[in-house]
Amino acid sequence: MKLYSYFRSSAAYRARIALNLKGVSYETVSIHLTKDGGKQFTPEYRTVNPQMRVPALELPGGEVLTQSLAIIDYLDEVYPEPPFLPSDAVERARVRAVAHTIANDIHPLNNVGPLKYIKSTLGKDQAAIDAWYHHWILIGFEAIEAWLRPGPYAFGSRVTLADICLVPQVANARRFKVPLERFPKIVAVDAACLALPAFDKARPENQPDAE
Ligand SMILES: N[C@@H](CCC(=O)N[C@@H](CS)C(=O)NCC(=O)O)C(=O)O
Repeated sequence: MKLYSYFRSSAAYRARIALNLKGVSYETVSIHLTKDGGKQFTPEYRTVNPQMRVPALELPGGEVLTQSLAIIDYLDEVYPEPPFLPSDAVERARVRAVAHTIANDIHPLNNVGPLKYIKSTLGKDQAAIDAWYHHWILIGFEAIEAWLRPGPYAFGSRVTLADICLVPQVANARRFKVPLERFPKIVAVDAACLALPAFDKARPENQPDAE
């Protein structure tokens, strides 16, 4: 398999963790999201993913999957062990709620496109951009902190989709210096996950395209 990825992309980080947890080997194809205006906009990459975003996962048969949560669901369906969701339907909904809070509510507001728009089109300075970035993470993390169960992982003793989404979002928070003191459970879950080789190998700094 080929994973179109960028070391700093938290959506690609989710896919990398999922691939590692399932023990699926893959080759990384780096798509630099800022160099020369963004390599995601090249005609070559547009044929891979018309949405011009990472991640995209190319299967051995040539099919291309996009959207990190769809990629993770695919991996969970095709490689059932270890499962990313609990067996109980209510628990599954709770795990998904954490994942969706990150992937649908926090991340889109802090993505490359909106940040560029705030800077270039609205003419805001870096302080305003940082305040925006912090705001959406803090609001989302308040809820997630309340939803987390006793650890070591987000929903107990097994890693779930919630952890796969949470660790990359914490990495983004740290990169932008969001204060995390108010979120001891999130910080503990992050540390527990990063102690696992599947998470550690997926870290931005451990990618072949890391700068
Ligand atoms: N909802 C998508 C988000 C993908 C996404 O927006 N990826 C970012 C990097 S984290 C990207 O490629 N941004 C490029 C751009 O906005 O131009 C997913 O979960 O895969």
